[in-house]
Amino acid sequence: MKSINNTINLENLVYTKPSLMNSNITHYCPGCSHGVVHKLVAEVIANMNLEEQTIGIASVGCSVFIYNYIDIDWIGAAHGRAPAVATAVKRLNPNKMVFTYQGDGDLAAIGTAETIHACNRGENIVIIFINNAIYGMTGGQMAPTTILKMQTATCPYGRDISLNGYPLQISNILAQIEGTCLVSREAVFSTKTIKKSKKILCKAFKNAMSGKGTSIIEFISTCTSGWKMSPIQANKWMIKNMLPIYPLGVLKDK
Ligand SMILES: Cc1ncc(C[n+]2csc(CCOP(=O)(O)OP(=O)(O)O)c2C)c(N)n1
Ligand code: SF4
Repeated sequence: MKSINNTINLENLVYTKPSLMNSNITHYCPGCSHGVVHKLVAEVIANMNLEEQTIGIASVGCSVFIYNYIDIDWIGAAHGRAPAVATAVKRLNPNKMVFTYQGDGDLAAIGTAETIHACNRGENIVIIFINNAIYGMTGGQMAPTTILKMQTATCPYGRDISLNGYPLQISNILAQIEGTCLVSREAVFSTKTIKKSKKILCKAFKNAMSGKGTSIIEFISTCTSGWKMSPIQANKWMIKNMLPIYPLGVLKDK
C-alpha cells in the first residue's frame, strides 16, 4: 500500500484500495453490493484510526467470509445470532468498537429476535444490514424483505401477499425502539450514495464509541446471481423497484 502511494501523484488520486483490505480475491459475484460496502467499512475504520480497537462480528450468508478480506479482529456468529454475540463482546470490552455485518435473511428472518432485543437493550454496537431482498448464499430463496411480485426460488410466481405477507421494513420497526440512536437506509450504487454512506457509517461508529445506543445502517443492495441479472440491470431494477418500498434516508438520529 505504502509503496503504491509513494509512486503516484497523490493530488490526482481518485481511488486507492483501503489499507485494511488485504490482497485476497473476494468470492462475490460481479455487481454484488457486498464488496462496495466492505470497502467503505474498511475505509471508515482506518480513517477513524480504529484498526486496533475494532471487533467485527461476521454472520452467515454470502458475507460469511468477510474476515478473509478486512484485516481487523473478527468473530463468526451462528446464523442470526450476531447481535447477541456483539452484545457479549462489547460488554466485556467496552473500549472496543463492535459491529455486526448481516444479510436480510440473517437479520430479519432467523435473527429477528436477537436484532430487536439488542436494539431494545440499546447495546452500544453498530449493525450493518445488507438488504438484497433475497437469500443470496443458499440459492436465491424468498426473504422477509423480498418485494411483492418478485420471483425467487421459493416463490417462482412472485411474492404473493396472501401466501407470504408483506415485505418487512424492519429498519422502520427498529427506529421505533427506544434503545436505537441512529437508523439510516443507504445504498452504494453511485458516487453520491457511496459518499453519504461513508459519512453515516462514521457517525454510527462514533455513537458506538460514545455509548449512545444501537446504530443500524441498512444498505439496499444488489444480488446479481439471486436476481439473475447483470450488474447494470440489477442496479436499475433495485433503484426502480426496491427504493419505493425501502426509501433511502435517515429514519432516526437522536
Ligand atoms: C441455523 C441455520 N439455518 C439456516 C442456514 C442456511 N443459510 C445459510 S446462509 C442463509 C441465508 C443467507 O441470506 P442472507 O442472510 O440474506 O445473506 P446473503 O447471502 O443474501 O448475503 C441460510 C438460510 C444456516 N447456515 N444456519
Ligand atoms: S449470490 Fe448474491 S449476495 Fe451472494 S455474492 Fe452473489 S450477488 Fe452477492
